Order: sequence, then structure tokens, then C-alpha cells
Amino acid sequence: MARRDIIILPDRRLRQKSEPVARITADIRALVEDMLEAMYDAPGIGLAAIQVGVAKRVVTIDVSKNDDEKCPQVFINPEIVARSAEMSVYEEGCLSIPDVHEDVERPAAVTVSYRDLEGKTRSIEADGLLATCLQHEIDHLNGVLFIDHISKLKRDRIVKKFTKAAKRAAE
Ligand code: K1U
Ligand code: ZN
Repeated sequence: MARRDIIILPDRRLRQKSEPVARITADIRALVEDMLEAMYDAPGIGLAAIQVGVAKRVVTIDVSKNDDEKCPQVFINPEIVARSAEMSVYEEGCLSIPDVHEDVERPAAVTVSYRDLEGKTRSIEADGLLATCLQHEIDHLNGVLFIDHISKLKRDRIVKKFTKAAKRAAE
């Protein structure tokens, strides 16, 4: 079992804007280890720190297809610096909104600047699933969920369902 639980809609922390990481400390390294564990356990292809209740701008991603060879990527203070005009549609899911999948349209390619675990500033040009996942995770850092990109009617239904379930669980 992972050391940290993933928070679920309608937890208000999911709407919080996360704070930039000023220094890469032992606490940040431990957070990254815990996030990777929670992401692989779920299983998922990405995770933002706020999904384990920590409002820091830290993202983990592994979009590799090979189950035997993990390919974890860590993005600290990621920022989208360029977006393609071309758009693509992907049926997204979210570990904080389990069992909900909806088509989301986003730029097909993005350039993201970020810091790595050594504190080095880097830049990555991403397309395909990595571009989709980076945009989904950076949205989390700004309190935005993938259901914000679908119709209000569908979103309201999903929020209602999860609010009811949370109330029932608290009884
Ligand atoms: O941020 C998250 O909630 C994680 C989310 C990332 C994501 C998925 C799809 C499109 C964009 C971003 C997930 O990982 S949901 C689970 C998932 O996609 C998956 C799980 C197991 C195998 C393959 C994919
Ligand atoms: Zn998500």
C-alpha cells in the first residue's frame, strides 16, 4: 500500500493553486518518492502533488508502455511556454475522479520548462500522450480538473455523483 492516499472529488484541496518549490530539499525528494509509489500503485500515468494533499508544484509522469521497464519523469515548477495550434482529443481519466472517462481537446504539442530533481532548469518538447498528461497535471497545479474541459451538464452530473458518495461514506 502506498504511503500517501490520493484525494478524491469533491475534496476542496483539488481546487487549490499549488505553490512553487523554492528549494529542492530532502522533503521534496521524499515527496517525489511517495508520489511515484502512489502513481504506480494506483496505477496511473501521472500525478500532481496536490492529489496527495501537498500544494507544491511537483508532478510525476510515466507514460512508458513497457511494464517491465519503468521510465519515471519528475517535473518541478513546470510551465507551458509554447502550445501547438494543432489540437488533439484524448479520452482522459483522473485518479482523483475514479472510473470517469471523457474526451478532452487540448493542444497536440507543448513545450514545458521545469526544474529537475537536481534543480537544473530544463525544457521538453512533448507531443502525444506525454503532452496530454503534462497539460492534465499542470492543470492540477492550478486547481483545474479535466472535467472543467467538458460540458457543464456532464460536469455537474459527475460532481453531484461524487458529492453524494462522499456524504454516504461520512454517515
Ligand atoms: O493526474 C491524474 O489523475 C492521473 C491520470 C493522468 C492522465 C490520464 C489520462 C490522460 C491524461 C492524464 C491517470 O493516470 S488516470 C489512469 C490512466 O490513465 C491509466 C492507468 C493505467 C494504465 C494506463 C493509464
Ligand atoms: Zn488528474
